[in-house]
Amino acid sequence: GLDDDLEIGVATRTRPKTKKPSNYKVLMLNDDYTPMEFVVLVLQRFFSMGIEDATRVMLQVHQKGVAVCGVFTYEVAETKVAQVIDFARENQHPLQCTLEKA
Ligand code: TYC
Repeated sequence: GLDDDLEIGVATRTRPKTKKPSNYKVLMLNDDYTPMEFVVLVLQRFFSMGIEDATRVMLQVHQKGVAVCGVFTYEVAETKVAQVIDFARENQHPLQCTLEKA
């Protein structure tokens, strides 16, 4: 109104709306060509797994087609996916992984 310059905003939101970042699963995919030991190495190198967990996850992918490597924020998950695919390509393996909202 005519008194716009005199209006005083009243802060009513005492708890500002914030959003927790969504989590994303990184999924490793099976193929017929990538050596099992290379997949174990990838899981150790990029997902900080010990040899036992890495071997278990690799075998799950081999037997079921897919397994979860870990759950991360979107930015970390997309970085992991890119690192795995780049490393596989550098070593001439067709290994693929992807991300999916948790
Ligand atoms: N299926 C592959 C083989 O028999 C092994 C493999 C496991 C490949 C897991 C990819 O994500 C994978 N050599």
